[in-house]
Amino acid sequence: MTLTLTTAGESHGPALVAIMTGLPAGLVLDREAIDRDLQRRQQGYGRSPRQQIETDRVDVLAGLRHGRTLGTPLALVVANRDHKNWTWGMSPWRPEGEPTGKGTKPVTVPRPGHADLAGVFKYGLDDVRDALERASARHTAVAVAAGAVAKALLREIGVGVAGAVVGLEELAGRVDEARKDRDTIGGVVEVRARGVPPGLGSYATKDDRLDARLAAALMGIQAVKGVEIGDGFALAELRGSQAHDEIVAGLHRETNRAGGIEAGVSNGEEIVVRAAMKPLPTLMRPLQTVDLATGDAAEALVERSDTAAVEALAVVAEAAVAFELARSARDKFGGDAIGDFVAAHTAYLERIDWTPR
Ligand code: EPS
Repeated sequence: MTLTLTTAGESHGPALVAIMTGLPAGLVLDREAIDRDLQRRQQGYGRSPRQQIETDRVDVLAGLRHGRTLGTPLALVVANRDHKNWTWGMSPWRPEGEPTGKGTKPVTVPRPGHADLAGVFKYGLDDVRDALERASARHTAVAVAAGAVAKALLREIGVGVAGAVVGLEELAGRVDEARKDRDTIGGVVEVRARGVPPGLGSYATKDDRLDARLAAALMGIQAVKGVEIGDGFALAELRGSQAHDEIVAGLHRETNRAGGIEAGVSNGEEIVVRAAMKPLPTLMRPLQTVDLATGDAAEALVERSDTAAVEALAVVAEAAVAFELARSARDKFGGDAIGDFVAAHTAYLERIDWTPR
């Protein structure tokens, strides 16, 4: 029994959608808790004016009845309120009438650092918009909704997940300076998960390794260029005698340099992962590029954009980690009904005689 997540949706299209399969029946979902995470994602210093247009709310089209999962595919929708300004430009069907609103003229000046040029090559596009719409981090809204569902499942077995910006105190100053220079900034976020029992993930195959799943999930988020588990890159500088977490009575550790994962398997300590975000590639002071229509040097597309989205990344990364932990927990504990899942977790903790600290 595994959990899957498929998403679809363009930034200025009608909506973002997600389908989750593999949830047990009987899991209680709280719409307000999901919407709270959607709102957390929209906040943060340095976001684009787009956030004043969007007020993200989740809708459920399938898989839920009276707030309880049915054990069937769960279909989540987050509408793009901005679509009303793009109804011609982003019409899924061939639009009727004269072009009106936004997105009517083809974009031919790819931004360095965005999906624009790669998309044009790869998919044979004439309009850069066909690449940037899906590559946009707007997509993360529905991923956060799915993460909120994963967190509800994890709560049933006492696991809590929280993301935060590293160095939040310096962020506002960095954003102000960058905005003044019409530039953008990146940053680092950290996600911690408490109550994860030893034994999630597996060293048996690379695809089952919890660290590989977490790294792939975090690298799958727009603008993420680096991922670290525990002390990560710093471990390379240490000797083995300094780098490992010695096992003490009670089968716990006094240190957690491994970030709660050894050999691709959770070891019962807090899971600690970090993700590094590059500065956003849409600059108000555009970078050099080439106009694909003329072949001449040009300035890159200037679209309304964020100066920083690091605080949003903390929420998005939290959702990604929650989804992967929930997936590995579904792999381990299975169960068609939520009670079966919880009972398998309880029986396992009894067998290994482990209590979370
Ligand atoms: C994004 C560009 C901006 C951001 C967007 C991500 O979109 P727009 O051009 O419509 O202002 O606001 O993020 C969101 C809309 C969101 O909800 O996070 C990009 O190019 O990745």
